Amino acid sequence: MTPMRLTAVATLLVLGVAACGGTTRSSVTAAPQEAPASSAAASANPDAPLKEGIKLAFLPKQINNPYEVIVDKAGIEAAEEFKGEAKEVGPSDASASSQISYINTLTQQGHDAILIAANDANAVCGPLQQARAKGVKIVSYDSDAAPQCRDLFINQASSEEVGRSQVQLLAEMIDHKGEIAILSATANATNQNTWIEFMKEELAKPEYKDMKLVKVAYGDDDDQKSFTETQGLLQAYPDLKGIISPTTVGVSAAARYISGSKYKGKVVLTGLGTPNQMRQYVKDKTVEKFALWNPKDLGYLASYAAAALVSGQITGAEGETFKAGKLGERTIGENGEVILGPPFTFDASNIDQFDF
Ligand code: RAM
Repeated sequence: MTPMRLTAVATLLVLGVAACGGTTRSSVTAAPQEAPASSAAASANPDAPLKEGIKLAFLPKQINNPYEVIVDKAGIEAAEEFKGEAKEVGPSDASASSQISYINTLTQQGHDAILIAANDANAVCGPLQQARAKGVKIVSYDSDAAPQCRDLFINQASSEEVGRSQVQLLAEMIDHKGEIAILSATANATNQNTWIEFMKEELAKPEYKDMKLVKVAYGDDDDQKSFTETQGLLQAYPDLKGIISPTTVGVSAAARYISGSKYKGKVVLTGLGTPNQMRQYVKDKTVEKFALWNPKDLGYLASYAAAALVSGQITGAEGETFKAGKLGERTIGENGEVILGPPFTFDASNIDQFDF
């Protein structure tokens, strides 16, 4: 490993483990439902050992999203460290109701915990409550379910920091001027919607008075739809100066479209992407900078959090702490949220030092 690579990896690791405050937005709401009596009555025993043989199931937004695959694979590997069993199952599309039948099946199969990147905060709520009533612990990760339907939310980064920093990143590259658009995932996605709210708040500040958000388009975390939506945005808004795509599927599809079009070098694209998917577009100068966190650490942290819940070390209440293996001790924040760390910016100077 070269010194450069070591430095970058060390930086990401430090960033990955740094504790940091965050906010969950009220976009994650649902009709109030009673929490199962079992979780209300439980009390935490921080000294309880992690149980062996815990059965975990990861339910991603969609099974064919490379980002979700990285997260879940790392979570499954983490379970081996504490002698648990973990698997990944999930739908092939990220639509609101696509996860419901999987939740029901996993509940019947007697898993100790279901870890879910929710496609819709509310659509999954009823089935998750039924699972909890049977003693299954629910950990949302990446994209939250309505808070009353899960025990914990493992957030990859502070939602506020992600949203605001995406606008800051684009603003720097377009000199704070011009029309901009957002290419999001699905219209229901809790994580993207929360980030977009914070993007809008950031854009309301005086320093962005010459930037105008003209459209939020949805590529549904479908590669082809995201590609076509990018094309549509650029045709509909000929003066567009920049696009933010806060989804790994969206930003890579948008980069692919722009790299082969007349808009290359004219329209600035940034967003949240994986270095492996974005490398060629940074090299060919379609994209200068984009951000993400370490998806492997997200899966790892979620797995340990689920094990801590199942073992009774934590109940999901604010202020409780648990040990997340190599990521060290973590504290549960407001609304049952645990934050992995701040986002990291990738560019031509560091992208080759990452492989995910
Ligand atoms: C996509 C998904 C995921 C999001 C990343 C950034 O892979 O929408 O939920 O966190 O992008």
